[in-house]
Amino acid sequence: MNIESLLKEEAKNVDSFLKDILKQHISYPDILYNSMEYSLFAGGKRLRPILLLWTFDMFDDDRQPAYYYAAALEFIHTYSLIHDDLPSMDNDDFRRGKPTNHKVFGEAVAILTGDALLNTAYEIMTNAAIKYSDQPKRHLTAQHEIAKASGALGIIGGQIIDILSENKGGNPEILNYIHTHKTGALIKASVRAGAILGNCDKISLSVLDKYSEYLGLAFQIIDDILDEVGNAEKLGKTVGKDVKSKKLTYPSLFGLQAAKDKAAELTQKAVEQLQYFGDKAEILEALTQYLCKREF
Ligand code: GRG
Repeated sequence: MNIESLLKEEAKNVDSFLKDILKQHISYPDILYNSMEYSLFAGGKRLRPILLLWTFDMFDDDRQPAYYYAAALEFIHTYSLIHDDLPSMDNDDFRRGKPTNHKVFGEAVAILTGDALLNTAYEIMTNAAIKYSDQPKRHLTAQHEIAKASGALGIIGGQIIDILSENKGGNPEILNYIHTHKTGALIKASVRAGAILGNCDKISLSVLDKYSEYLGLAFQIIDDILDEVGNAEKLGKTVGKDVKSKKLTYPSLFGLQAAKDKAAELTQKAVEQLQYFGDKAEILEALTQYLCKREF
């Protein structure tokens, strides 16, 4: 299986759905449309939408409803990146290889673009629930998962503790809170929402919970490692910022080699969970292995 080309192909599908849905939801003011489009199509990997779609595929073969949620996840993820890059947060000049949103459109428009992306995500998901009104429970439950992960108990809580921990050292419990909330929550919600929309059974969902928790933590530890030793050009963002701003990261607390070992161990555990699904999870397994070796 060539996972790299499968990912590229799937990202193209997601992009085409994102393009249509953006046009359906906003046409004016021009600057807002341009700013939303700029950040949405700045070259993200589409990991969260792909996780949702590939999880959904294990349980159902009519993808149409799932695409709405895949798009909503990318809208939410993109909003979080725009806000995270703001001068009052991480103050970054580059993201996905391009100047950050506020560098191009100014701070006020960047904040409002994030707000618009977030709210449009809910518009997209509720619209899907109206369209597929024969499955209200699946849709409401998937929306609840995504709302929870995007809120105070998810990425926002994680972001706040992350900011407050700068320059203060910390301990493994705080680090774990940051990683599982700032990054892990939306990754877990992507997998859960895909499974729920596909009407998966309870046991499968609990196996997928464990899978996505291991995956989310491995993904963020690799992100921490890449921030220290990654290639800025490949990553499309400034490297070395975590060390400079004394961020609490896995390498800062345990060292680089321990961080690499931990990422490999978590990836292995994630893959072990997928064995429950046999061949059906082949593509998720390949994705999980691929992410552990990523240099981007
Ligand atoms: C609500 C402002 C606000 C922030 C929430 C998600 C978040 C916290 C901040 C974004 C910055 C960040 C480093 C998050 C950690 C998750 C992460 C590794 C994001 C990058 O995800 P990728 O690699 O990015 O999937 P692409 O560009 O491929 O979409």
